[in-house]
Amino acid sequence: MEHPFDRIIVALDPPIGAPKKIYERVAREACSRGSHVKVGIPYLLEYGIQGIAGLSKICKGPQMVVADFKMADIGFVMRSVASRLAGMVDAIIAHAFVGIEGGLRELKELLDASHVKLVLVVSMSHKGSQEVMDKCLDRLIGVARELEPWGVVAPATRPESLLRVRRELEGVAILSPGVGLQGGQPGDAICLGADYEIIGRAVTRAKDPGRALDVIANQISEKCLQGLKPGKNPAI
Ligand code: BMP
Repeated sequence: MEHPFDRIIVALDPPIGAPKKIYERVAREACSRGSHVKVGIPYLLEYGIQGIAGLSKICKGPQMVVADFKMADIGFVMRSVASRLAGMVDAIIAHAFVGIEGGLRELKELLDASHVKLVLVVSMSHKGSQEVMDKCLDRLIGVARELEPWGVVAPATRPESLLRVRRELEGVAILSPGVGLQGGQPGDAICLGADYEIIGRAVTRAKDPGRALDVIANQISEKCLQGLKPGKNPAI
């Protein structure tokens, strides 16, 4: 049976004033089990760049630290942000809608040279994604197809979008948020072909985050990983 922990990315989004050691403990619980962590602007503002550097010491080797600033800027500025993070994170998330010329291509070149993975957001987990982003899903998928990032973000909360992304972007890792407090159930996205489920508060705000992770991993495993070979996307 496939090991489910390495299909989970724990989103570390601390509320204001949350002690760093609590979130570092969650990172330790996650990465010691083989899961990955994701940090964004809340983590950066609360604990600084040194806080992110600290995570890279906790989550080493195959366990990824994903920097999720959802960058959406000109190439020069995205490169400037990314060059500060390279060396302490394994993957960086940017918005596909920025486009390639003068934007994502410059970022991709820097990340390739730094051996950092690029992840593009093509669809989001909240309802508002349908107002604009999902109306352009074709074109956002087109950006991903042309740029060939390591991964894309597509929602666990809307199976039709996730399935479409899976069908149209073979060989690209899908990171799927929306599991837990946003309504998705553990395994929902992986069963449809996502490679990772991004899970935040259902783990970080649990009384015992390690135990919460164990329960979630079991649920994923029972729902859709049994009998599959390691490293393969589950069949849609
Ligand atoms: P939670 O499981 O607590 O709802 O957290 C979800 C995490 O996934 C957050 O870090 C959020 O930034 C991220 N995310 C999301 O919820 N929807 C998206 O479409 C893209 C995301 O990165």
